[in-house]
Amino acid sequence: MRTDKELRVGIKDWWTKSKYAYLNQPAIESMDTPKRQTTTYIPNFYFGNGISVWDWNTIAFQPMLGALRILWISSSSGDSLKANDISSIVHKTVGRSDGDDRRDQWVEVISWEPRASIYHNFLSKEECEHLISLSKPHMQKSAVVDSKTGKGIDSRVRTSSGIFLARGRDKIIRNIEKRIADFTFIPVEHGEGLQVLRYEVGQKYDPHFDYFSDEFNTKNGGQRFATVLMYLSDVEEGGETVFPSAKGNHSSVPWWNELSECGKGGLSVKPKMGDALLFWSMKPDATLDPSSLHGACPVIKGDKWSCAKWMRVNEYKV
Ligand SMILES: O=C(O)CCC(=O)C(=O)O
Repeated sequence: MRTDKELRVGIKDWWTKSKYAYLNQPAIESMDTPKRQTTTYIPNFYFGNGISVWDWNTIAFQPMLGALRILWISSSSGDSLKANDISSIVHKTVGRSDGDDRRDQWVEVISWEPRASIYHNFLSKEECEHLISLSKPHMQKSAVVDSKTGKGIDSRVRTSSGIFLARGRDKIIRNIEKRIADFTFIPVEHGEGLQVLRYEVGQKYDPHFDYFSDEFNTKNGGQRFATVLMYLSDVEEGGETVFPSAKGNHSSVPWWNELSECGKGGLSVKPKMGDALLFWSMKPDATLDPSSLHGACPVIKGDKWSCAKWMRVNEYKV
């Protein structure tokens, strides 16, 4: 087990080297390489197998630097896009050959502060329906963590209902958990059980952090450092996941005009059945990332079902 200091030194060293490697990366031929070349590289994520060797360097940077597909973007200006410029959002369809019934999938980087991306059509309709039907009979009023005692308490800041589904509970859940591990490069054993959430009209979760500020909740598995939030339903109006402290021009997202007033209070993601939002609560230097503040806007019309997977820095024992 490495000490905290060793981890930080290792990560910083790795970051310096990999930034250099990244900037000097030769062009990788894409399927439709445009004729005009520019100096702009946009990383896309790699859809690969899970990892067997676990290391902090891997946690923090594999999703960025394991970027096995570099999109070679055509641009007339040739200007480099800034890291936190959300106008750099790109879509790229990536084919899968594992025979499942999900539609086109692609990963869209939506923010660098916090680091966040959407994996479109991550879950199939059948998987969403399975999670809802398993959970529906057992939903309970959601709680929040009391930072003094570490215990779950009822609160007006979180008015949804929810239920935890044990890790590895059935084959469908095991498949989803394996897919999350592949997407995030975080082993299945570092994940808490899935938490299925339901928000009816007017229900919400005010902005909060997923990381803990008490010592009780970090005893098993350490700090939460990444979250995958999956949307199990569309929502007619409202219900966005909003990042009020995200850096960048929030109104440049293509879906800006479809957002509720609450959704316009930050960088927002509109729930769409099957999509998965990944964001990181810790920065590459292993410190907590306050820009990961996020909340669920009140549902205005419809019913919102979502499902959260929180991941810890160490193995989370169940
Ligand atoms: O459902 C959402 O959009 C957000 C949920 C959330 O922030 C949480 O459960 O921590």
